[in-house]
Amino acid sequence: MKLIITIVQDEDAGRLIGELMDQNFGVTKLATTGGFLKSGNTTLLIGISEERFDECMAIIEKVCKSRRQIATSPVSMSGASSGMYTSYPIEVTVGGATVFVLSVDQFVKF
Ligand code: 2BA
Repeated sequence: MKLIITIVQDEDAGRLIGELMDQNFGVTKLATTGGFLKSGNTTLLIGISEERFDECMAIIEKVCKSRRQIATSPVSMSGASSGMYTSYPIEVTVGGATVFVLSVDQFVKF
């Protein structure tokens, strides 16, 4: 068994969960925050059999789109020790999906 942990944009989360549920995958949704943009994203936990791994990854790849996003990056004005910061806009490409795949030793439901 595998555990897929995937971080996706909020805009894609509803459709991705819908498609996974339609195909009888078990999904848990967590509301998360990206460390860089400090804005909301969605993390899904998906436990699956090895046989259905490729099918699940194909759905994630199909649904999750990459998007350009403007972020405000804080920079130190005169060295980090000064405590004075200014910010400037930068453009980053977010997503489609950041995917971690773990092997599961044991899966039990009580
Ligand atoms: P954030 O940390 O908010 O990052 C959003 C996007 O900002 C990233 O998109 C990337 O394009 C850019 N970015 C991140 N760190 C950067 C940096 N130090 N300098 C310049 N640009 C930077 P993605 O790579 O698609 O990541 C989307 C979200 O996935 C991330 O949101 C974070 O929540 C998660 N993530 C990505 N890589 C991860 C990792 N290695 N471990 C844990 N979570 C990760």
